[in-house]
Amino acid sequence: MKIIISGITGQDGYYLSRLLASKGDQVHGIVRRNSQKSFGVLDTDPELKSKLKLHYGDVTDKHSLDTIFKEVRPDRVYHLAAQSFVQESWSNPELTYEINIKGTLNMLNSFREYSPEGRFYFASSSEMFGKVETKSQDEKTFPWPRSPYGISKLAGFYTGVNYREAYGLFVSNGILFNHESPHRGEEFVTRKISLAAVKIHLGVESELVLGNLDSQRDWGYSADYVKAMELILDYERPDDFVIATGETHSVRDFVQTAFSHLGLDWKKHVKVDEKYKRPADVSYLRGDSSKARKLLGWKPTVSFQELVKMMVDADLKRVSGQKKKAE
Ligand code: GDR
Repeated sequence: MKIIISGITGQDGYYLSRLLASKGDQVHGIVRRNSQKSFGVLDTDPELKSKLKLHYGDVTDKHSLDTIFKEVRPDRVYHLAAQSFVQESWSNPELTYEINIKGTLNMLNSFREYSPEGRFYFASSSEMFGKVETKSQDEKTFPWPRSPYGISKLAGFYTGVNYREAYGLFVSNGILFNHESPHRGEEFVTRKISLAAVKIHLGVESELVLGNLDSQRDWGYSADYVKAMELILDYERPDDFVIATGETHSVRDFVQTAFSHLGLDWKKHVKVDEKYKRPADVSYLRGDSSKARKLLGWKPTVSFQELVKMMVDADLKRVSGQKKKAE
């Protein structure tokens, strides 16, 4: 199959392209040109990178997308590209809307023009639930986004639903709850914690400054979640699916688990600063992925404890290696 992935240089793009390339699919990625010629997470795996066909383009530039779609005529499209950092969406709401809403519209229009028989996946998000009033959230939960990012993902979600209903296209949404890995960007709270815990353990740093420690999230493992993306497009009809573990933990739990894995007492090192708190935060999320489990046969394979340890161990290896090189 010929596949196009937008956002291929991020955490999910990496795991998804690895999964699809290993099955012999022809994987094309849309990459934003930058002067450093960096390819994000793909730079950590040159062997995988050599198997992919990377095209320079930008989701906000419809012309660049048309050129790529016309050349590839994909069977499947995974639209993962986004301004994905919720905190940043407060500082740059317009840019967030431009990339996440207009970018999604552009991708859908190129798909409709050049591959109307294909299948399209949109990376929707649990952030669209926002101010939740139920113990767990599923596909029927009323959305109440609490940030420009959440609003943009809700708009992308309904643009996908609308294209499916209006034009009969195979467009599906994965409503993914938080998903992490050793390749998670360093600005997200889980990776910020695993990296800081390791640096404190190695004596490179002495403290970690965070925002809201009470915030609760349903954290899963990215490699499990990209498998769900594939299953969503394999399914007999286009539909929307919540992907989550069903377990929720606070930021404090994450900190405690990461620090104790290294034999550290987190209370001696962690400080709270208002600057990391959001004007309106999503305080609690817990996904109910019964539909995906039943219809797709999907389930997570990595527990919360295993995920935290995996991230800390990977950072320990990475930072110890860098430290040795510098000595
Ligand atoms: P989130 O992820 O906003 O849920 O979106 P993030 O890791 O940024 O925040 C999770 C929670 O931790 C609290 N928090 C902090 N967050 C950050 N980044 N830095 C801090 O210092 C800090 N201290 C406390 C936050 O307030 C928040 O409540 C992620 C992204 O990947 C989205 O793109 C995706 O759609 C959703 O997950 C599902």
